[in-house]
Amino acid sequence: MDKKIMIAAVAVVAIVIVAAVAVVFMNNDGGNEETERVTNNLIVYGNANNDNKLDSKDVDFLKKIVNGDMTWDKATYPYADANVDGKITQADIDLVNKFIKGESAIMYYKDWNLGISSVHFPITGKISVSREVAFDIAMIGGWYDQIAGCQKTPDEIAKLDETAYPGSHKFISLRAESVAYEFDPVIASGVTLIAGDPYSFDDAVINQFANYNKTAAAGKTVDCLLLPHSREINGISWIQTIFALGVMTLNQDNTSDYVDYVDKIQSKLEDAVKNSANVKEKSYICLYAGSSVYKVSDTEFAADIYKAGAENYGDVTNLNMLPLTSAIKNPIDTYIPVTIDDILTAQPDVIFIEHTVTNATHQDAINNLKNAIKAFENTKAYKNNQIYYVAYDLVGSTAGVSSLLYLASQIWEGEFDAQDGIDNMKDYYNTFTKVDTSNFENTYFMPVGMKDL
Ligand SMILES: [Ca+2]
Ligand SMILES: [Ca+2]
Repeated sequence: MDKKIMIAAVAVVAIVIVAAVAVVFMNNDGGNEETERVTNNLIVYGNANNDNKLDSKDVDFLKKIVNGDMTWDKATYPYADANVDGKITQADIDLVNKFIKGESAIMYYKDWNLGISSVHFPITGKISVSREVAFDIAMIGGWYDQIAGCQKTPDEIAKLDETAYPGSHKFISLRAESVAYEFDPVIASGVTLIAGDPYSFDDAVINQFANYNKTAAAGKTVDCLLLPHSREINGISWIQTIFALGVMTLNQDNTSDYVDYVDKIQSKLEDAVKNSANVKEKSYICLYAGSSVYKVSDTEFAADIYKAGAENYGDVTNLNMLPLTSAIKNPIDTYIPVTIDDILTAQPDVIFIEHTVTNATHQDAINNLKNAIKAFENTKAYKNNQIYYVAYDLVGSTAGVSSLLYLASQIWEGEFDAQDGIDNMKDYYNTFTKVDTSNFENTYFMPVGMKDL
């Protein structure tokens, strides 16, 4: 079920492209126009101007509202109401100033149910996370040293690679998938924040912690962070998690490179969509071949489907940032079996065949695509040279955002610069991972398209 979570030692993050809104307003000193890009990436209350950072600009923004120089556009700037009391007052300014100074306070954020949850700010104590992808994210963000537990069995913890994840053999087992939550060890371990995906803690577990926090015996508090690490839920993905945890753990400076990187990719995609009539929406299907090279069986494939408002896997979360829509809809599941007839009926413009084969070369990937496309000879995608063979490690994980400009250059030929796309992938791995990119184009990370055959 959680096939998508077995991400290898690749690190880091993706995105939800939210239509960026450029808002122009006048500075207090008059004359200078300032453009703020509303991103919806940092969904903590206190991020008044809804950009990617929590800083003095938010205080300035709030002062304008409190002073009556500007009216509060609640829909565009929901996070301006730092204390979530429904109005903008001096109290919001005071609270944001506390956040900036790193002083203890309750910090609210939009959670994966699109409700409002809170944590005890700043998060400087021990943290328990889900699994590898969360370790990778923590390394990028700078809170890896706070990780004290994870949702794995003791056996699984013993098998973790200490080279990639130093100290991991000492992590406390807090719950393995499909195993009852071990509540007492969590409390005993001194963990103050549990973060992960819904499989790690469902509503029953969250209530368990909430009830514990209400007891006098608690003496301390355990917060549950309802932000995902390896998927998108209700439009919130690990990108929002990284941005939020960066602020919550006082590591905003550490996440700033990543924030800037994501921002750059998002801006380029948004600009291209806005400025070129040729970047038209296309339909796609993402076939999941897993570790079986390129197909699930001779007669049936499995597809990941993007469903708005649902829990989506990393691959379609990332691909959905491009002007792509799922050719096959399914109201129930995001992972469904499909036959070649289903594909011929849907006739997607683009077909992605996604694999988790890691001991492969670029030439292997080319050979695999050659074999794979035989099944699709009657499809529109085949006739238009729009079938791609891609690694889950690249497009399905936190690395996914890095692949988008290159994939766009292949799908909307002439509208994006392929070399710029490759440079951005390398830039990602060089900056945020330990992956050696000196031979990048000859590795399995490099996507293969029919034009490469
Ligand atoms: Ca801000
Ligand atoms: Ca308020």
